[in-house]
Amino acid sequence: MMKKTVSLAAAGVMTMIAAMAFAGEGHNHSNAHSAAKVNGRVVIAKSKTEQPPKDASKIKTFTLDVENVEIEVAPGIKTLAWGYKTPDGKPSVPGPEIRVKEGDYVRVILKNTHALPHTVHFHGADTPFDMDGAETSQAEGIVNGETFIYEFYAHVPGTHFYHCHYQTLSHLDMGMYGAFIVEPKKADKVKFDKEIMLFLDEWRVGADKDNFALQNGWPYGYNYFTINGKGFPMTETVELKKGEVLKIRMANAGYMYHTMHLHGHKFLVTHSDGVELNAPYWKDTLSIGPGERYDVIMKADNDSGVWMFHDHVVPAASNNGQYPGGLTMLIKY
Ligand SMILES: [Cu+2]
Repeated sequence: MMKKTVSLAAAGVMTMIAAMAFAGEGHNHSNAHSAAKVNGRVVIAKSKTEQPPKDASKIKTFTLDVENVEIEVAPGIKTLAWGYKTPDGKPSVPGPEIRVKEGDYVRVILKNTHALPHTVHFHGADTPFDMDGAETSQAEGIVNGETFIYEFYAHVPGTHFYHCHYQTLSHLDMGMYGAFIVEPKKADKVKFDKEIMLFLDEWRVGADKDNFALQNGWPYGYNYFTINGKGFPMTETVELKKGEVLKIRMANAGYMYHTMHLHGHKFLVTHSDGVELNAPYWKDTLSIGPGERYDVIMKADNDSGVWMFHDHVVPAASNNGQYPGGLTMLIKY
């Protein structure tokens, strides 16, 4: 076996921010603790445990709404989902990326104009309880016409995600999630040239393109499988230059285990659920359970080629049984 020496630390630091990222709206002097009306109804939150910083530049404000969206999970297979959106943006699955720095005060304004109640839960961010956005703190959800302001300090660096936690079984399965990335104050030990964020998920789409998640039942029997809302061959192909180092952030937003395997390379697992590991380890196949996040690093140091990165739960690398499809993407250099 050819022995490879891999020095990941030597690579450059140019970081490609995911195209879906939207910048913080920056200086927002509005006081979250005063009432503001949306469609006549208001719900304003304030954290009982944390107060915003005096320095307004440390407050990062994002506004989200929810809208029906037709997603194409495989070529020609379009189904209904519910997507988070920004005020000027289109709803999408995953929703818009929220990216802040460790120590920022995060203000996420959910202005719900969708027919159903929703919330935002920041999975992995360890917010105060009243900002948790789950059934235990927001049992009624934020209904049509209401606004809720989530505020908290981004104490926990790493790859997290936000998702609806109202009637979670169906709402999360309908695609209500997006990346919540907290960049660490202290740079990662392993440097990288590019980064991507991948959401793994699965869908059960009926013969008339209905999405079974709407039935709020036991949704197993998934037949379509997506990376960032699309199944292969619609998934992104990552193009690298020889020698470049890629950071892959992965989150499992679905209800199945996935086992991601990279051809031709070992990757270094550097973070687990956002936590930088004291002892990173090498893998070429990584099981990712529902809710888990992993950051891994790969170097384009084998032969040039079009390398597969796919779920080794092979039925999930198909589109309704047609292989290849689903949780498959290509890394090319
Ligand atoms: Cu919801």
